[in-house]
Amino acid sequence: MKMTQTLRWYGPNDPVSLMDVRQAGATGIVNALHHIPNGDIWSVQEIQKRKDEIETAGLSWDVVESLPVHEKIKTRTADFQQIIENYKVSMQNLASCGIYVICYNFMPILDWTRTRLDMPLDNGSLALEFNASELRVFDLQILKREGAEKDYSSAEVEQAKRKFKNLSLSGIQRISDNVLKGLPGSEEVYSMEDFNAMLDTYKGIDGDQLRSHLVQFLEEIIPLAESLGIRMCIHPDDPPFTLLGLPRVVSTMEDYQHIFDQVPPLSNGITFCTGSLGVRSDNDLPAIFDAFADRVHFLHLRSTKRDAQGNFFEADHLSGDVDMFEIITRVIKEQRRRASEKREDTSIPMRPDHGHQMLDDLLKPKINPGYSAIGRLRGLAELRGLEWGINKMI
Ligand code: DNO
Repeated sequence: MKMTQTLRWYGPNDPVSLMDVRQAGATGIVNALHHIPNGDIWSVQEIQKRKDEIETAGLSWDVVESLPVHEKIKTRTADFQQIIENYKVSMQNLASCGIYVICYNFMPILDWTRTRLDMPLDNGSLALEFNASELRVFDLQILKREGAEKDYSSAEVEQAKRKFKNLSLSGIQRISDNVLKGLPGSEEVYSMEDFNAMLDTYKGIDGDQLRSHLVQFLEEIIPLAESLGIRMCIHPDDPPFTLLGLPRVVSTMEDYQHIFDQVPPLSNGITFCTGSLGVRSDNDLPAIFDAFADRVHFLHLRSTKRDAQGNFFEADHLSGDVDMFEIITRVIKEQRRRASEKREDTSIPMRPDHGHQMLDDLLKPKINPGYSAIGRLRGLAELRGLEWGINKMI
């Protein structure tokens, strides 16, 4: 039993074509209807149209990433109840088109965050980077968030002032754009003004409050998922700690434990993202996998390399801080266990996450950072080989 190999595809405007995906050796597509505004219903017609396009190319739409959770649901404000109803209709419509795995996240305001998208590596390829001191500069000097100084030591505040003075205008622009304009797959783009207004909506929402909003959302959607045969899989916070004073509640083993204690059905599952979870040195990835193996419905396989200052960059898929051998060994065992139980979901969909920009992709006028073709093809090939070898061995 092998993992189902997929690649994320951003739809008809993606510079990576469906044929490129097939040539990389994947059989499945991870896709979302990005043109539908967050909170609106995904109609059967729109889902089916995309599904047909994918199938005509000889691939299958295996995972939705993401069916986005609107901010109003996270803050439980305004017409959030109606937006949850819409979410449920989209789930029903997806199931009626035969799509049963749905990835989403519950990160306030921002989806995944990096400060630099073209960090040069020794070999000339480019990687995504999160630089903690640049994020502090953004918070303290560019955004000038009210009360931000309280979140940092006085040495960090001083360092941010100095660093800001030395930054060029284009450096300031780069950091702001990367944080506010969203990276590929983020559903929202903010101006500085919008972002400040959004921050206000989280006044009074701390970690406990956000956690309770997540649980209330799950109490609404998981019974429906159970009845439709849908496997919901929450993506961990990326990076897995609070940013810009915003709470994050899907970062650690304890966070997951709470969510599953409150809403136990197996359709309440995980997108096991090794790169996101691996950014924290106190996250024991094999232990987290073991604790929740039966509810891992989707895998994002990539590795990050962190340092003691809180910075990290995206490493090669088989190097960095993630022990991919340990993870894939566990995935294989879990798949065999599911097979012995005659579960339908014995082959877990995986995608190689965030490749480096390399080779001809360095010359292309447009790539989606982290989602260029060749770096992910390299990642997929390495992961496939590792799985093949472990499967032979155990
Ligand atoms: C980044 C992605 C995230 C992910 C969402 C899931 O590369 O892993 O954007 O799709 O957080 O909802």
